[in-house]
Amino acid sequence: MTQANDPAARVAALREQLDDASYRYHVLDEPNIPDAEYDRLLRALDELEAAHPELVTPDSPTQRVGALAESKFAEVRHAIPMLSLGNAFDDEEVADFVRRISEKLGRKRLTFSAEPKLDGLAISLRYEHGMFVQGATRGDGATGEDVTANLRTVKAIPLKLRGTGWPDVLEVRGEVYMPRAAFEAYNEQARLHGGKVLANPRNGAAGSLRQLDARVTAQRPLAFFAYGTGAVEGGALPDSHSGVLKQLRAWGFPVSDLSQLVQGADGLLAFYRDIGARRDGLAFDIDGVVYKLDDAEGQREMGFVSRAPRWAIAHKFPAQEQSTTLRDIEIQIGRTGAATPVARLEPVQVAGVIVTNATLHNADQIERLDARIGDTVIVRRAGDVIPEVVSVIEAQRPPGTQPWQMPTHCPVCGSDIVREEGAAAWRCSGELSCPAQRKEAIRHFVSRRAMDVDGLGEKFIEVLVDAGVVQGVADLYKLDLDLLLQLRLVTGAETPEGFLREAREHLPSGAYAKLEATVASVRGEGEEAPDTWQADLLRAGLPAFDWNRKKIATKWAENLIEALDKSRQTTLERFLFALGIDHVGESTAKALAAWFGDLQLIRGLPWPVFKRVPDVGGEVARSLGGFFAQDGNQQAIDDLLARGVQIGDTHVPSGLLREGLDLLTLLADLEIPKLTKVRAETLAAAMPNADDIVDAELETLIGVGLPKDTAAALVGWLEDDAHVQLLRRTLDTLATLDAITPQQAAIETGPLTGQTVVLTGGLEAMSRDEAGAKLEALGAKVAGSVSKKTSFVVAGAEAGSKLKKAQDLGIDVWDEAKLLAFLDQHA
Ligand code: 5U1
Repeated sequence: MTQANDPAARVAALREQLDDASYRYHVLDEPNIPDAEYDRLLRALDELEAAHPELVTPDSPTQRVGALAESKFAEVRHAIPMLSLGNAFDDEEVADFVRRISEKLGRKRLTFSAEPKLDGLAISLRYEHGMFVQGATRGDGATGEDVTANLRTVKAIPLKLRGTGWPDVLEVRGEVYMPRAAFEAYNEQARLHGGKVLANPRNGAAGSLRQLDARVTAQRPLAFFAYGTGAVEGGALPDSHSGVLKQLRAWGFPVSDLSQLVQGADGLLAFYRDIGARRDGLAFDIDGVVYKLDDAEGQREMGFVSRAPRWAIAHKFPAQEQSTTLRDIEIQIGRTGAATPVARLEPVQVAGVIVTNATLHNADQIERLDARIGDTVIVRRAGDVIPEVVSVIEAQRPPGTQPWQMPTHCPVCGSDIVREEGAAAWRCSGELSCPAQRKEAIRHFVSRRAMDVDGLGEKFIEVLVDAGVVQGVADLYKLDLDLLLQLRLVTGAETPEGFLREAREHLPSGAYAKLEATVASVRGEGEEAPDTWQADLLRAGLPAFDWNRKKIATKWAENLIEALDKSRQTTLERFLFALGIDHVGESTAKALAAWFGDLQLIRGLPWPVFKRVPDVGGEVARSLGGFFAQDGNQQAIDDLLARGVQIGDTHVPSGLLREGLDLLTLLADLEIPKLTKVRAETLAAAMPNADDIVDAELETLIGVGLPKDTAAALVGWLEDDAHVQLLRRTLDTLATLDAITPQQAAIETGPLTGQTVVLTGGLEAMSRDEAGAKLEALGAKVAGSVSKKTSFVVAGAEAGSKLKKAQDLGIDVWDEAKLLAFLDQHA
């Protein structure tokens, strides 16, 4: 029998392929097949097993879906207790730890395994004859809870061991955790849909494992790192901790690649500082590092004290959560009018930084937390994420507090604050009449990754908007040198006049009169102010007046005019990003530019057409359509173009765009109620032009094969004139695109298509961003970290860990000269 008609052989082959893919993904961090292919194989296996239930085994990858547990978890007594760790909080305590071991073992040279200490949930996994049979939480160390069904859903935990030579019984210990990005994504969805928000990744991991319904756990993004073993029977393990970790990895367990062997206290402290410096950039939360004497012999000799080993210790980092008082809740108005509540806090140090403000995300979140002014709250600052208020200590609530309510009016412009139906965000309805929104829009427009206007800072944007000189982004290109200088001078202390204005606020009237007289006497006399005047200033707590200020201000204004002028020459991608359209970040702007290639085309498109661009969904498409549908926005674009903004890289749309665009897809993209893709197909086949559809009677639609409810929904939808217009405009796009010659856009091929490049260190000839953009233009994908998937690394001056990792992995490294030569060759 061939494999194709032998279900058992096919099942075995699929499982091997899936297990291998999973091992490469979770353990080696070098995926060999795309996620979609993994899902396809898993579905194929699932179907085969459904047809042949006798072939289902507990270790099959299909058995990770989760099942309903009893009403509570059974107790598990750990064969060998799960130990806890003593803590060291400073260098001295680390030195003491090393000294104690050195003295007891009578050894000067000590090798330690130094590892990150993950902030998750400790668990023990039991394998019998290579099969996962039981998983338990730590509990009190002696007895935990049986969470086997939940752990089976964690894809990083092998259901059966790889390789050979495992002991008959092997207990593996480690930490289940929730990666930061997954935690953020989970919470974002929860906030959007009014679900329960997780306070931090640790609670997320712990809460997920304690679900009685393992199908819920299966939906949670959990991961796992092994860091040790418990019971071992019928076999032996290597006689060093590092050897054990290596062996566990070979048997299919993810082990942190941050772990290292180091010598003595100096080695431990260097590791601590290195990991501490990288902490914010890690993919997961850690609360410290763990040091373990590496040799098993030494470990045995050191033994235990109470429930902690004498041969290991945790060296803690400053906590990422602290409690403080919520002084106030203020509303910040963002670029698109979103009213975000911000917590003003009693200053508190969190993970080494003084935090005074933290986000409260949105009004729903405040309601969920029931956060009130005066409350003691827990603030969390982890990774690069902005600090947030994660919980309230209700027990410490002072008397007389009131539940918080979203203000009814914008604190900046007084317009109503409104809530879109079904959305979590409240918005100031003032749009660009609201100075806060205008300022944010301008700040975004001039930012480095948008129009890149150097020298226009937040403060001066305030001045420009408050003075009424700049109403919208296009007004920036009306500014001239005199106006800029004047504004700068009257708002700062760069002239004697400005200086006097400032002084008037600070000095008693007598002193001010004297100062005014002095200023009058020195005006026009030269560079230096008289000593007496400088002394008056210092006494008044003002900086000495510098007659060079005017010169400096003039230079600044000249530079700003030059920067504005330079920014007029831009790219479509930057321009689209700079417009500040809701949900349109850099990568969407880039994709839009690559697919459509032309601003005039883009600004006239109805929203469903934007959905043709990969990764652009309904929400983003509607946002784009909504933006271009507003006259004010179209006017702003016209003004920008009229004031000399030029988009240099216009090209015809990608051939792929026209290829994927037909009546059927456009009809389906319109999101007409009940009109699924299959039904759209029926409709498109019967009525190939918009007029037929618009004029069709209910009976006609039913006659062409639409189900009655779909036909009725379509007729209802078409009763709205706006929908009819949208349908017509959407279908007209086909003709518009046909009129433009399609071509394969740059995104499709290039000399570096399919290659992943990492840039590290400083380059001389250009910034890393510029180099990245040039490589991307040649088809490369530019990544932030080095892995086996990296094609080559460009290393500039003082390249650090990325270069080292590339060298360790044997990845090709280019210096700047090689990069420049390559770019030159492909210019
Ligand atoms: N990385 C790591 N975390 N952690 C926690 N290793 C490690 N080891 C532990 C614990 C509680 O205990 C063993 C030293 C017994």
